[in-house]
Amino acid sequence: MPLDQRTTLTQFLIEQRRRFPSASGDFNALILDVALACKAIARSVAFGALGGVLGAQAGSINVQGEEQKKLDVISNELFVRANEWGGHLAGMASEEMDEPYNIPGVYPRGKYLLVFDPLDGSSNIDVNVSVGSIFSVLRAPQDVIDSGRDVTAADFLQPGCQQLAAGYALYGPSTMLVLTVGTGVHGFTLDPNLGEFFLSHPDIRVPADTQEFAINASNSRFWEPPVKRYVDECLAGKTGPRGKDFNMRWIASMVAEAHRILMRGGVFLYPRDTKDPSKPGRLRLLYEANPVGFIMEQAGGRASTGREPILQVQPTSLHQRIGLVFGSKNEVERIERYHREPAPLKDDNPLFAERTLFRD
Ligand code: AFP
Repeated sequence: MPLDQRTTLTQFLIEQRRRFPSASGDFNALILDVALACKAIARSVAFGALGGVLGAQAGSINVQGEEQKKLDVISNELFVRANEWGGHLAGMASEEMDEPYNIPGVYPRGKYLLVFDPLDGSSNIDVNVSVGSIFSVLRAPQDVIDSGRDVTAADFLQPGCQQLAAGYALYGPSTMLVLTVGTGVHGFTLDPNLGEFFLSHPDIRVPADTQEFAINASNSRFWEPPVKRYVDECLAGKTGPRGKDFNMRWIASMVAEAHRILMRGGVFLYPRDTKDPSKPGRLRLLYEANPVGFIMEQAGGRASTGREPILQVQPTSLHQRIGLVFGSKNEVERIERYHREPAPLKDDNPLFAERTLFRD
């Protein structure tokens, strides 16, 4: 597309802001700072082995008890540095930081909170598979704005329905920024020559139906009955109760799965399971489930714990984990229905008999 017909991210944000004549511009400036961090991360990721950035960060374990990769640490640093100085933020929280990050005294403090996973899917970095960054913007509590006090974890414990913006950057064959500010979902592709994000996918909609699902089937023996039922029915294909064949995908990089689902539909499940009773799910509520949930709902899809909409969950801790199901609306609603309904009697359903496909 010729340059003069393209819309930059900056133009897009300015046009959105015109609908709110009293807006200060802080919000737009914040999103542009986030986009700058994503461009810098894209650059680091792109150099791969040549940049000396692959592999683990020696001796570094994050709050999740997971080994940090060098690029996890670099990406976190890039997010913090790009966003701390602008005067838009009251504080930040990240997967890679145990405690909330307070804006240093040398910089002004603002009215927003930024929550992020700087490099999701980082176990894929060393094998050159797509990874991404996820972020969520919340309004700081009024007393934080008024007093300029340090933020605490409690200030971030807001349900996902209170997010003002959410998005992700996908570092794949091309770099994309996918964003919602509550007016649908819009995708921007990075022009690597100009270093600029251009609107390439306006008003993305998730198809309501799908024949593709994504789940880590190695956990099948830990799944709860509604999830087993759903997956068994998909696997039974044309000969089962769904009467159609399904395809399966698993990238182990949620941003990449979310993007595929936004582009062509599908359903993603990382449900609550019985693998480790201390972890009610694998994914983190505040910086993985909530932003992706907001994006899915804004694109006409759905996001849920299986039991309730993800955006209604009241968080109880900064790094809380949760079961997550998202994607094509009709499939997510079906999974929610399976959670509500009593499990079908084994005798009634051949899929749950001795020869069930996924069985303990
Ligand atoms: P990492 O960022 O630690 O690689 O975790 C990625 C992730 O949170 C999410 O992006 C994947 O969907 C999920 O974990 C993969 O988990 P499994 O390794 O259990 O499949």
